[in-house]
Amino acid sequence: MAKKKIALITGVSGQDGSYLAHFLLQKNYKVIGSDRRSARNTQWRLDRLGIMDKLIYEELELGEIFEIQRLFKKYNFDEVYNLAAQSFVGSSFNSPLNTANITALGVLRFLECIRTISPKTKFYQASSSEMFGDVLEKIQNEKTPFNPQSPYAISKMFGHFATTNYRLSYNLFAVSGILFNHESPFRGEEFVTRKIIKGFINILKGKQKFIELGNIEAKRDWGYAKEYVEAMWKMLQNKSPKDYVISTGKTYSVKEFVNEVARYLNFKTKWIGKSSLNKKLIHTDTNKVLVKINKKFFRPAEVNFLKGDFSKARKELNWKPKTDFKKLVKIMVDEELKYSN
Ligand code: G4F
Repeated sequence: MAKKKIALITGVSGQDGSYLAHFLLQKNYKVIGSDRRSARNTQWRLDRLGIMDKLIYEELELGEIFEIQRLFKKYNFDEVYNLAAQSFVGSSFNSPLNTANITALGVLRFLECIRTISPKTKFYQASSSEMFGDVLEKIQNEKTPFNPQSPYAISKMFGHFATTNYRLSYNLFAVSGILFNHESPFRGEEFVTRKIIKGFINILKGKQKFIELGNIEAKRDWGYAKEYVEAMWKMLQNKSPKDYVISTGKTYSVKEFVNEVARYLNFKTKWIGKSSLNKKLIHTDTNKVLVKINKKFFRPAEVNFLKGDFSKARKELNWKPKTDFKKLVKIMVDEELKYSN
């Protein structure tokens, strides 16, 4: 019988980590999942997938290189998926140093451990479309220059280039997936898609009066996270180490996301107000406000538009997205309805 491959997933209890753990377990991997100590209460996703007792759980602070070294000495990893990060763009403006320490330097700590302890281990770095920032090309691919707009995106760029540099300098199998926004019922509630869905369902149940949002004109290329983790795995099975954009090639505004959720939940609505701060979504049956704008949710610098070209991944990895925007909203709303009390 072939030896089981051993994979480490950092940030295992997050959206991508839990889907990836599930995916690798189905592929018969031995999965070591790690999280920072304070992430203890976030294991609900692993529970919902029924895999908490199928993986080996390790606490790991990415700020401490000796903790990473300890894991490399304990396990012989075939693959490492570095998904852990301070991943909320908004918070990175309030905690830029912590963001840089974990999201940027955390990657370097891993690369150093691989270089010095386990150079055969393949390394996947979760890069982000946020690095394109104030976009310099209309559709972004692997060659589009980065133009980051937040401490988060700057940190992701550091991780991205550190990964490339170690690949070139030390011949490591180290790659970055430049993933565009990817959502699911497992999205954290601070991200706009889940916030909108949860908000509408709370309104339906009489638990919330209205939803407050920031820049609803921002456009994102939104895919389904469950499909994106397969692309991560495919990148590490590739013949040679290369970076790929993973996206849908379609873009929708936050406002369009709101409209689709409202439509799917049978709210009859209309937008009123002209200026960006005065816009309101009104329930046309009751005249009640469903969505209003609050300055507090605007960011000091914004990424207004993202649209990814995944043709390299389609051609070389045989990967393509299967879930469109409407279906994604449906999946998220249905599961939120199922689990909300
Ligand atoms: O859902 P978001 O917070 O995601 P964002 O900033 O695009 O980042 C996500 O995707 C990246 C990939 O491109 C990841 F790297 C990153 O880790 C994360 O997963 O915000 C989406 C858009 C933004 O333009 C934001 O300004 O929605 C806008 N927005 C408007 N009102 C809001 C809100 N975002 C949040 N979180 N909350 C609001 O009330």
